[in-house]
Amino acid sequence: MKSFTVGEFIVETQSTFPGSSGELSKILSAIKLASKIVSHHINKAGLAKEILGSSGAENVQGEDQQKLDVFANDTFINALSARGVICGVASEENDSYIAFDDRVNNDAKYVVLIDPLDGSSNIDVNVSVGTIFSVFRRKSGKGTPVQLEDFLQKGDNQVASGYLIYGSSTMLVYTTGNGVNGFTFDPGIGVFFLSHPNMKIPENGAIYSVNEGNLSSFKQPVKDYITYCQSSNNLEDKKPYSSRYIGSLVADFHRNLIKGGIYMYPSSANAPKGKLRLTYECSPLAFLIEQAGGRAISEEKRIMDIVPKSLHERVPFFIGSKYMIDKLEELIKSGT
Ligand code: P6P
Repeated sequence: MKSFTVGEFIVETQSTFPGSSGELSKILSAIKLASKIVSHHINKAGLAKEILGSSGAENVQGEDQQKLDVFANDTFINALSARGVICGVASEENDSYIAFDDRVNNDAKYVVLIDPLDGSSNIDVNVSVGTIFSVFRRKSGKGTPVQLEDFLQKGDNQVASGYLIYGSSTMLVYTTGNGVNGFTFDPGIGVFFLSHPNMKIPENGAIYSVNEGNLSSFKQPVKDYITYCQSSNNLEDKKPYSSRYIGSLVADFHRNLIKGGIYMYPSSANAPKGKLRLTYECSPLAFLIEQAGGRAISEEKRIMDIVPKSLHERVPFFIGSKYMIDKLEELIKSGT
């Protein structure tokens, strides 16, 4: 297969993105540029002590903001605002959405929601981290400033979503509703190459990812599912599943996408509504996983059906291989 750069791939597949006259390419190009800058800073973080550690501030979540969280947020927002193709951005790091309120951007058709650096507390210990993004067409009138309603759309309305994983290599994985493709960054020439065409998650898997430290306060169906994963009678080889939990959503998600598996962040005593945010973490990954043949639910609901009530709304989150989610859903519905 001709080795595509992501730029060539976008041009080749532009026609499959209905109604777009190149704006999506510009959005992905902005994300590509910002990710190269962020990747460079993450990879030198171990050497450049001044960009490690806490910024001393807290984000809207009350979470300790790392210096690289602030850097990544500024980098993605600057790159996205510069192309004149989106009218606003909502970010994990900002209390409210940011309106790019000028004539050019007010005429733009799209909005972007982003978690600029998920799992950033892992950077200091050299664990992979990621960026997650989601793209919608605006609902409010063209030529006017973006509105909150533009950002509070159900996941089914997404026109694109994806993630960057900054690990042993930096990868961009995204969908525009026609399958999922992965691109690996070659820092030597500064280009992302198509390395994982048409990604599909195995329909079943033998990996479960959850913070078992919270087990005692999980709802009974989740406890029963974890017991099911640990029993030896549910796979041909009669072995229990493997427990793999990195504590970095994008890293756990990426491994499970390739190998098969389930990631769970249930409601618990510490997180009564779950920890992960619907708009810029759960929905974009749900779009990707369904395009790759998997499933994503929030207890009885399909993630992509949920209409967000607020920008930073948290939901219980279960995502991964189809048959693994089916089994969990069976236990939830039977209310065991
Ligand atoms: P816990 C990182 O803070 C994050 O949002 C995800 O990347 C990760 O999967 C999860 O939280 C880890 O949370 O409570 O298990 O440490």
